[in-house]
Amino acid sequence: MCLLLGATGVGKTMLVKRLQKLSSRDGKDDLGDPPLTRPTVGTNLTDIVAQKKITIRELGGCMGPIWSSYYGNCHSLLFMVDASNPTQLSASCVQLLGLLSAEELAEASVLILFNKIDLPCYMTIEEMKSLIRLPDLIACAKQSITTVEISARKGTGLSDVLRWLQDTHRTNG
Ligand SMILES: Nc1nc2c(ncn2[C@@H]2O[C@H](COP(=O)(O)OP(=O)(O)OP(=O)(O)O)[C@@H](O)[C@H]2O)c(=O)[nH]1
Ligand SMILES: [Mg+2]
Repeated sequence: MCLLLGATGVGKTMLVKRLQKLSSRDGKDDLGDPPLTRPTVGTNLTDIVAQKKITIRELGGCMGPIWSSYYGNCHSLLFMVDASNPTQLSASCVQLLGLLSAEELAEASVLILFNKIDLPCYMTIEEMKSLIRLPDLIACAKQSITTVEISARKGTGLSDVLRWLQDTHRTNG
């Protein structure tokens, strides 16, 4: 099981819809128009096939208070940040710290996704990373943490996400 978490509106539903399409077309990146999404109230399960079946569970941002009841059996964690919205960054950072310190997620591999890189922003991703002291966080965390910059809308970087999922779920989960 792969958990997909992040504040509301960062683009989680967009990502799973895109990944599903990408994996079903075996890596061809003609994704077509971006699908419509609406805020996820509750949770949303999607199976993608990346060599093997991987089930991604998105939890809506509004479910934040009860995210922890879904930590069990989580093999990998996708944590999404909106790279076009630096004002949301401190809240996302607090969420991330909570996830990384959770006992049940100690064994999970973590991929931090900076989404919406197609939008202009007054702050670069490097600046955002240093603002939340991401290098220190990565050095101190129990989990192995990777970061990636994507646009779920345009499709940029999605094959990297798919490859990470494949590699991470090769053995089990
Ligand atoms: N420009 C741009 N917009 C995006 C991108 N990804 C998502 N969006 C838009 O952001 C909005 C929210 O996307 P969702 O996928 O519904 O966000 P979510 O994280 O699932 O939100 P919750 O379910 O409420 O937690 C929608 O209007 C999307 O079209 C992206 O890469 N670029
Ligand atoms: Mg959603």
